[in-house]
Amino acid sequence: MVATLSVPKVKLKNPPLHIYRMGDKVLRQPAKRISQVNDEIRQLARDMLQTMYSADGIGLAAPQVGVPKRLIVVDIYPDKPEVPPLVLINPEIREYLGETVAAQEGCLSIPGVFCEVLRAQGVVVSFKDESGRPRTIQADDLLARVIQHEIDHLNGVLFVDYVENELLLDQELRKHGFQMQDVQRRANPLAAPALKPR
Ligand code: GNR
Ligand code: NI
Repeated sequence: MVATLSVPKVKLKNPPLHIYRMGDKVLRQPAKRISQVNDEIRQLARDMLQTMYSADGIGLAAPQVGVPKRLIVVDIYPDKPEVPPLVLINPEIREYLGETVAAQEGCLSIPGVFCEVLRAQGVVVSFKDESGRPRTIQADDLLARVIQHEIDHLNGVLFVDYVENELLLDQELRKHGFQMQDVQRRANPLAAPALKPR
């Protein structure tokens, strides 16, 4: 018998965890794999869910709360109490599916900043769930996008790193109190057709 992970989908005045912002080095450290799914990990996942709901997010990666471990939580239906959130431990993308799609993204670690990012329409992702069971799911559209965004966090990658228009990005960052020097500009592997992972 394993404790299941349910937390109310409500906004707390005092969420349990602090969300670090771009400029903090914890967001740039590669996160470590979790060797055992135990009560400590389940409690972290619970705290992350409460923190995510409190911040009006639909995903959160452990490095964002200062914990360099490969754990993400996702809930694209924060207003549907009957839909359980996803907890993904050591997630790995096995396949990229469909077209590459551009859409706006934001990040709780770069509040106020929104930019278009290319992502695969779908992904097949394997992971362990909160009870330690191996699972593989196919995700599409918004869910696929959030999972790709969260797995990037586990690798120290932020969505602004992919933005090609440096002048627009610089303007957008400054407006919200962030600095270009904290961006690690890099090519989006989905942007180059010859390099598309398939
Ligand atoms: O809440 C979030 N919304 C969002 C919208 C589009 C693409 C990705 C995201 S994830 C983000 C929360 C967050 O920063 N997770 O790391
Ligand atoms: Ni983010």
